[in-house]
Amino acid sequence: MTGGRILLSVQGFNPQRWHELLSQSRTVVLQPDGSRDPSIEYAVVWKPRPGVLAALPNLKIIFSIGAGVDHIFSDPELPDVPIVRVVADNLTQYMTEYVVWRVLDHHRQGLTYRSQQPRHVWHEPPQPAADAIRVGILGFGTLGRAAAKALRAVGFKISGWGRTARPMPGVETYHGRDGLDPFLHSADILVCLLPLTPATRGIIDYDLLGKLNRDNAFGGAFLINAGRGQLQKDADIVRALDDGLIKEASLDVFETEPLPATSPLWSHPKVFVTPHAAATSNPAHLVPPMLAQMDAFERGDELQNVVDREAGY
Ligand code: NDP
Ligand code: OXD
Repeated sequence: MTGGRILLSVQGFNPQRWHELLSQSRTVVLQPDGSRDPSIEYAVVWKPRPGVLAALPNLKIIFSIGAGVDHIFSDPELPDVPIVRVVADNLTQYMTEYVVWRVLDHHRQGLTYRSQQPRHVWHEPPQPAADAIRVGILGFGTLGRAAAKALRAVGFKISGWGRTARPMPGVETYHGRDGLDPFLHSADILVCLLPLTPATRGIIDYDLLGKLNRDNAFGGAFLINAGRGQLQKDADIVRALDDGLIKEASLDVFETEPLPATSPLWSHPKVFVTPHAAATSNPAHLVPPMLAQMDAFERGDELQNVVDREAGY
């Protein structure tokens, strides 16, 4: 096999399928065997052990196994080489499904009906139509914009908030700290698809949740977070639910993962928990574009989906 070798460095799941698929084209070294190997030019990583990348003398590109790259930036010895993140239709499709599922379940009061059924309660609560409800998407990038498109097709009003101005037809867009409060005040259902950076850490707190619109047909707001757990303060979400600032929450991500058995979120009647499963990274779809980028890079082509180091995502 020709071309630079790959270090595959993964924590938290079994990388066997990634190994098999990457190995069809290049020699793959599994962490920790690659330490200081000068033939390794690429690293494919999920939560790489700190220092493992800095030890590679000829590392040229780091490929993130996910769309998020906070798991790479948390390495204090991160070498200064380009980081390529996942931008892929397959992953976007998964996230769009998750967001539409959770928005519709809150909107059509799934938690209420699931609590009524065991008690044999035959009661239809008032049900607004989708066009009476505004979904605010915090983080209006690849995943946020795809979710917006699908939710608009269902009929919801949509707002999006990002770091920079990025308009989208039919959507109210806001950006920067000045745009945050007006964005929150009009949102009935808040969907978070932000990356975790120093600027966004802890952004979903009691104060932010208190700014959502409660003057709607539900008499309350809803939170859906599929971005990163450290964007939120778990204890503030519980307090906001118990104080009536928000009615219900769907959480795919948590401050500590796996969610500790002692967390009150597990048994809270107004919380729907999934185990960081909103949009899985499927190697059958993600390995071919990674290998194609390695080939293209060796031909001298420009890399795609490179992370902005200064912005941190
Ligand atoms: P993008 O980089 O395409 O979009 C990020 C969005 O967040 C952009 O709109 C960006 O603004 C905005 N943003 C970043 N920093 C700030 C800030 N300080 N203030 C305001 N807005 C900000 O990322 P993706 O859409 O591809 O992915 C988003 C995140 O989703 C990932 O980083 C990851 O954490 C999470 N994720 C979770 C998964 C799961 O299974 N739970 C699966 C996949 C991803 P701008 O448009 O101006 O750049
Ligand atoms: C991702 C993730 O960032 O799965 O892609 O969390």
